[in-house]
Amino acid sequence: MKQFDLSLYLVLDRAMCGSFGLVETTLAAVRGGATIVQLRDKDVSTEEIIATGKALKQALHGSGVKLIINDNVEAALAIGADGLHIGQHDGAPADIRQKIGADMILGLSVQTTELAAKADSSVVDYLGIGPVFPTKTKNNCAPSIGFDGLKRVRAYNGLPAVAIGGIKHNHVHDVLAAGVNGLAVVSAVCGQLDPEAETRGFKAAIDAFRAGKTA
Ligand code: TZP
Ligand code: MG
Repeated sequence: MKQFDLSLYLVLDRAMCGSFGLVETTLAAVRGGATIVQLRDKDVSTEEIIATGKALKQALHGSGVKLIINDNVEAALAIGADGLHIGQHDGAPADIRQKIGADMILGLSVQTTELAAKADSSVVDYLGIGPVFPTKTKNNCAPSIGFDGLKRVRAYNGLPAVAIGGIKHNHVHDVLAAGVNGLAVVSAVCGQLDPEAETRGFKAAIDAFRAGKTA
C-alpha cells in the first residue's frame, strides 16, 4: 500500500513564489504543516524541471513529505520523485502508469462525475477534484463546481481525493465536509508574505475540522 497524506497539498507555482523561490516556499510550507508538495512548472524546460525537482527532493529529504511532479514523466523519473500528477489531456492514465512503473504515486485531475467514475483505481492512486472556485492561477480552467459539485464528484469514486481551486482558510470546513481527504492550494501560500503562517492557518483549520469543531 502506498503511503501518502493528501491533507494539505501545496502546488508550487514558480512565478508566484517569485524571489522567495520554490525551495524556500516549500521549506516554509513544510514547517507550517504541508503534507505533500507538487512541482507544477509549466513554462520551463524539462532540464529546469529536473534541476528544480532535485533541489526540492533534497529539501524534503527526511520530512516524510512526498514530492509529486506535474505532467512530465521524463522529469518525474529523472528526479526520482514520489509521484506524478496528470490532467485529462496528458495521455491515457494506463499508458502513463506503464511508463512510471507500479510504485510511483499517480494523481489524476477530474472535473465531473463522469470523469470521476471513469478513473480506474487499479491505475490511479488519488484524484484532484476541482476547480471548487474560480481561480486565476490556472489558464483555461474548467467551470467551478462549488462545494455541492465537489461532494457529487467525490461520491462517484472512492479513491483518496484532494480538492483544488480558489481554496482559502475559510473554506476548509466545507471542503472536508464534502468528503475529500485534503485540499490543494497554490496562491493561498505561494507568494504570500509569510507562507509558513498561511500554511499553519490551513493546518489549524484541518485539525479543528477533524477534532469535530468548526474552524
Ligand atoms: N487545477 C485546478 S484549479 C488549479 C489547478 C492547478 C489552480 C488552483 O490554484 P489556486 O491559486 O489555489 O486557486
Ligand atoms: Mg496537465
